Amino acid sequence: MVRGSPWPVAAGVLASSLVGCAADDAGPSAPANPKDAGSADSHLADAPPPEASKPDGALHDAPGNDAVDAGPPPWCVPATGSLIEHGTFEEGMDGLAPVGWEVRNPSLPNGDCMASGSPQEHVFLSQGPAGCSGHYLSIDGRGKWDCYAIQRVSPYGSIHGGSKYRVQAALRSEGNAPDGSTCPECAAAWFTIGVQWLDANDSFFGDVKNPIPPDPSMNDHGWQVASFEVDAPANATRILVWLTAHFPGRVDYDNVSVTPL
Ligand SMILES: [Ca+2]
Repeated sequence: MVRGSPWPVAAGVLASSLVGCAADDAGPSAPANPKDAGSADSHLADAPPPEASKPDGALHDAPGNDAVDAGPPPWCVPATGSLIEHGTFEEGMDGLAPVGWEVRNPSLPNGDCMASGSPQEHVFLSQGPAGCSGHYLSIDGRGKWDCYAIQRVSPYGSIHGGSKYRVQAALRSEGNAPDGSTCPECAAAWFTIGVQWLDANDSFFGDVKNPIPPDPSMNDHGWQVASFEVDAPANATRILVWLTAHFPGRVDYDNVSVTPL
């Protein structure tokens, strides 16, 4: 699907319609249920196998996560060479989003999202993460589906079609592993990071989400570095990264990056 930005472009950041969410929020060709997208065969791994044996697209601890004998925890350390700027959330808020990021659907923070809290209760910066200096970003669904996602786009010409990229972030998740028998919709709560592509005309296409853990109980976890690999389509020239506590709980983020492989 190809479509342009429905609202003005500002500061090198492009917007798109909400994708992969509830029917009342989704774009016209977006998958209505995130279970329709992503890789079901991937997982969060506490003890990752050697890098070469990992399946392409697996959500796993990032390289360097074993180096815990000295220095800060691995989730404190930003990736080098990221194509996505402002991923460390050390510049404060700029209105309804952290500096350098934008709200994915501007109609939500002061619209439907108000049913479960103010914008400042849904997206905010906090001190940490554990063991780190600085700040991290929190997105709290507060029981409201797809409330208040944010996004950022890489610079022009930063993506090369056919190349591989690693999407990585320090993550903590809570309240996203509910009992499926009482909340069937909560099966979507695994979704925290998504990417789309832009072509040379700045039209958006594609929909890649972080891999689904093998069990919903794995949706909740303490701070860890998680990553997955994506293959740029032939006509991709930029990448969009979006962050969301999809439903119903809270996800904390830091050091969001996209790096060439
Ligand atoms: Ca930070």
